[in-house]
Amino acid sequence: MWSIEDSQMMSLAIELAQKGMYTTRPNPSVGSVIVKDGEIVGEGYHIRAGGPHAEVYALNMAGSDAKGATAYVTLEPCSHYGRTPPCAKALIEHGVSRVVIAVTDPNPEVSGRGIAMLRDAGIRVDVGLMTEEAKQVNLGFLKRMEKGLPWVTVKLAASLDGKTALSNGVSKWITGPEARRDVQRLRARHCALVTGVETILADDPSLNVRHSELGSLASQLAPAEIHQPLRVVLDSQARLGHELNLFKIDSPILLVSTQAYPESVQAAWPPHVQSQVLAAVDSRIDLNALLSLLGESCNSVLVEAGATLAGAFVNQGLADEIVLYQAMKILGSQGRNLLTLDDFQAMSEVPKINLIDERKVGPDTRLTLRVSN
Ligand code: AOF
Ligand code: ZN
Repeated sequence: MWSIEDSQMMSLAIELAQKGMYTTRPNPSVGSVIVKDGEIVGEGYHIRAGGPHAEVYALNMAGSDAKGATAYVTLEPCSHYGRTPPCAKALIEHGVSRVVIAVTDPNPEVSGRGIAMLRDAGIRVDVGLMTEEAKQVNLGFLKRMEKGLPWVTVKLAASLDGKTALSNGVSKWITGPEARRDVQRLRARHCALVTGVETILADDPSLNVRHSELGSLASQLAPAEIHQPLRVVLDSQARLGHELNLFKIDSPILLVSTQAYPESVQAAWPPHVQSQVLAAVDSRIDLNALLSLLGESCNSVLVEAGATLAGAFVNQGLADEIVLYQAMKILGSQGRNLLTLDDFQAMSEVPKINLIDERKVGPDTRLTLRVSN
């Protein structure tokens, strides 16, 4: 069904889509290539929400050459009047004769209507080329559209013997500067960061994305293009005060607790700090309720927390992905454990984890793992 040219062009469209990974949210990252008589006459990708969709860039580049051409799109062209007019309509008006789609759009505003609109206009539509590869670019968007929940990545750093700190709590630094820059890039592509009050009290982190620490990404992403993630702190007993490094950075913060903060504490917060009371389960914040709340606006969240909170996400089957930075160090059997988990009695009970990617980051190894829940 698919020719070599089809696969080559869709690969290129997926590469284009990846360029939007840091900037399109909450929209998906989409790429498009337009081909006429074996030649690429147009290409483009979605850059930011509210701006033109991928197909519009590609059609504008192709101009009249789009007539009779094939358009490759990583996501079903939209059929709705959102912030921009429907891309399916633009493809029809430009006289494209064939559209090849990798993934159908689960957004209820679209979900098959883009394909129907094109077919009704007599355009040949082929769906399902490189679907799995294209899905990888939009795991968060697809999960939120299908389940109303964000994709959850849990970031961990550990020694060879699986420890995150010495027994006295010293953890600076297990991994090298390259891994820490890699974490900055990881933060930059997530919509929200989730941490616990213990981490805030122990480390007083800023939890922001710093352009100067983006390493190889810094040249592609101007400081003004960085989307600072929403910083979410789980503070079930509402213990946090206001003298925190977190508050000094003027980007949104959400403090989540199971009881309201005293008025006097709230009055001292800068305007970028909001709070939300959520239900408790065993006197801890209900993580399902948290994810439903974040899923209203966020495609993906990064959990950067200690063993208890990170362990709770894994224990409750809420972690989709684990990014583990492993340092070539041995911290000793009294060191702090990676995750606090329930005890397992059989191998069939342990979490099922698949290695997706493994690479060297400076002296450390980064493992990207998918958890099948
Ligand atoms: C496409 N091509 O490049 C993108 C699409 O807010 P709007 O008006 O930009 O609409 C966003 C929705 O459009 C988004 O949720 C998704 O369903 C679709 N995104 N569609 O054909 C694109 N970014
Ligand atoms: Zn569109």
